[in-house]
Amino acid sequence: MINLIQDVIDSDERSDLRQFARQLRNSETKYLLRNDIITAFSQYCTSHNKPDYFYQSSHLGQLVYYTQEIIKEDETLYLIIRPKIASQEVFRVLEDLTVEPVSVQELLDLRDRLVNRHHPNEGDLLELDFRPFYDYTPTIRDPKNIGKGVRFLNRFLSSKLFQDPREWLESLYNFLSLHQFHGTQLLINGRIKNQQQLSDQVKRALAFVSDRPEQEPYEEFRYKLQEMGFEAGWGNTAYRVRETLEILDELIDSPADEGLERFISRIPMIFRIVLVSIHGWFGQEGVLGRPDTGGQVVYVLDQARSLEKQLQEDIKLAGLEGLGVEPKVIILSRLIANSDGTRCNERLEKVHGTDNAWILRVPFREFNPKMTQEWISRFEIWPYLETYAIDAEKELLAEFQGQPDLIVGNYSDGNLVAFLLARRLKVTQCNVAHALEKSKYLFSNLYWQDLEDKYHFSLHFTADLIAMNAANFVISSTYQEIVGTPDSIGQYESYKCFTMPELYHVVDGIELFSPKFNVVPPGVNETVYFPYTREEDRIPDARERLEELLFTLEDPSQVYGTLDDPSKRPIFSMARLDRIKNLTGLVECFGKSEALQERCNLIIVAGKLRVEESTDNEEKDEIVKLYRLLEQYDLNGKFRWLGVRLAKSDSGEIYRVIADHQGVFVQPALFEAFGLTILEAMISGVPTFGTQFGGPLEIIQDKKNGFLINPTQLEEMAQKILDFVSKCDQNPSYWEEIAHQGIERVYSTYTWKIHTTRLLSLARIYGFWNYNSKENREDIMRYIETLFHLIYKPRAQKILEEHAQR
Ligand code: UDP
Ligand code: LCN
Repeated sequence: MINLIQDVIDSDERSDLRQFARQLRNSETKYLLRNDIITAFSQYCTSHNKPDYFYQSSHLGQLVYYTQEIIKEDETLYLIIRPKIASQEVFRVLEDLTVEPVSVQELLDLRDRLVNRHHPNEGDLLELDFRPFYDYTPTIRDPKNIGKGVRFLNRFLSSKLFQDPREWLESLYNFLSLHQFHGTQLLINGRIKNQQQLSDQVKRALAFVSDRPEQEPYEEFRYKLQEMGFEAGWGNTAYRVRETLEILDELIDSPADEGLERFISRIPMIFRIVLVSIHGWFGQEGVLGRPDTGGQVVYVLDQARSLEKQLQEDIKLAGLEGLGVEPKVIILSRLIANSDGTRCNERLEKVHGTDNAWILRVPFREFNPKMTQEWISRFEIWPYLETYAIDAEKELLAEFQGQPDLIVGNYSDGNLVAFLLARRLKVTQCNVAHALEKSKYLFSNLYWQDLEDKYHFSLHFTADLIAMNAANFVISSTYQEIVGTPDSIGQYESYKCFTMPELYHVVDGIELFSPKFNVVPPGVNETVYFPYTREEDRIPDARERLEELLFTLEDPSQVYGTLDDPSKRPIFSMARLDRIKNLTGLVECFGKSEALQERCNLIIVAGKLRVEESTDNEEKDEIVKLYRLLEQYDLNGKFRWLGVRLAKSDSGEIYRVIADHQGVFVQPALFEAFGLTILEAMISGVPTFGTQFGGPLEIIQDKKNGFLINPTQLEEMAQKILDFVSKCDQNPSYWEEIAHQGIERVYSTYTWKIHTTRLLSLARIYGFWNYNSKENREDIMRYIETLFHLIYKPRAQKILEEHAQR
């Protein structure tokens, strides 16, 4: 990047740089973000009559394009440049246009100075640096392969392991000897005593099964195999056993990484899984739309169901059914004694539609019962988590009657508990972030002290650093969750380097090129959400009831507003009433556009209708704002607001009713980590407009199977919806075309079957490599423990003391 700056300086654009720098120096703002920089440059180009090409493709235009932030200090400009995905370079441009590189430490000090939190004479601040721990591990080179970690890891470690055939065979033999279910030996038994015997016996067993009818059940020849040293787990028929043994035979004779991946994916090594999801209201009915309770609950419940089903299939295919092997999935959540009509006060609840998947709710220890018997905001639950993990461990061991095989954490709190559990139980830890708060709140780290009372980011971000570095592997829903897009930084990327003034400096918080990252998007529950055209699966009563609720029901306790003309095309949205969901932005967009109001009604399902009924700060603010907008734009007769909690089946049918009316779905969030509602709307056949900030950018292929909108540009957003509506009016099959493409998109790419097959395969492969690889993670784990004890715990203790006073 220094070359690009040099190119500017060496060319006749030097004077432009000088003048543009002067313009920036003269402006009030000390800290310019990308949008500000682009706006300032565009103003510069206009006021200096620059031709179009200059804005885009001059050296200076390029430099501006790559510049994420500019910080001004006296006459010096600091440029924070992101020359490519997942990399950052910082330069200082002095008044005389001298350019000097700036180290990460200098940058963090500068940021502290910017907020007057730098004390040059107080000694150095604690620096957190995870870099040295990743020096020993393989890293991906090309950013486009970030998120495809397992393939890379497997190739890298296999090539190392295969170099020494003896060592390879020994590892394989030891690994195969490990597997048991409740004390019953699987795969190989004591008759195979070493690797040489393994190699010989595989050939004998192969010859034996090859002579048997393909469909002969395993049970019929089980004892013969046992005599040769093979226990259950190879397959349920002669054909399947033969296939698995063939892969093994090939691996012994001429090992290759694809073969190893295929083989390990078949090994029955996962039967008991814990999914940790603590905050909010974790339940199956009547909880969605409450504070802190949204897509994560939906995701975890669907994942639990799907994991059980997949494990059952795997167990059957492996020939373990006859041994009574049954998978068990436990969702570990929080028990809330005052459960406000939900089932969150029940210790154990079966997950609907499963044989052996459960919600296990463990209470926080009592401390101050006025706090711990109630729902606690996700921003305040930090002090309760360590003791929670200790209690949960006991309950899990009792429920499983043994150890789990995999622990998956969800969100920052769940991931921290997953780390504590996995560390104690020595089990593979997988993290799912759902949404990392750091990128949701602008400057949340820089101004953490001002925000601490409300948000406690000092704990939140420390917990994130701990959990993401401790995890054996991370699954993300999109690529951009890890490293963003060419012009915006990723959620994980935002943890790479940041300051928490007067607390610590993170000089390297996470290795983004680590193979631990894998993109595995979620799916959608296909029994609840399905295309509106599947008439045979729809329930007429529910349809009629929801028609009424959406368009005509007058019930002030749950609906606000009436429609003058309910036959107009509905614009529909459904979300929690969080600031970031920006439903108020959608109302404003609708309010500003008379043309849209003429053609459509706006209907939203969101939170509560009255401030007094809400306990959540952001929800309260949004309610107030909504009423203000309704008045300001006089939306009477054109707008309805449903403050209802839908039953699960209704939440599927409601999208289909919108599709019956040839409506559209709009998701206007200022940032959306993934966006399950987008999948729900699309699979139902409702043409969908999704925010371009976050996951929807990867889900929706603009103008093909939906539309991307910029929710900060209200007029442009209204125009996009209007263009679509006009096009549909002229050509009614256009609506159907987009609806159909949306349905296809979800079925081809976002299903739980794809998700769980991948997740289980990852869990097995990372499990195998953790067992086998000589890489020692103890050093990083000790570092992480130190952070937990010396930074996290004392801060958590302070919140606890504060809660004791409430
Ligand atoms: N949801 C709901 N009722 C509401 C709001 C949301 O049933 O009032 C459901 C919605 O159908 C989706 C989930 O909650 O399944 C929200 O997930 P998403 O990923 O879109 O957003 P999140 O709330 O997790 O940020
Ligand atoms: C949290 C969010 O904010 C959403 O964007 C996701 O869809 C949801 O979790 C499920 O991962």
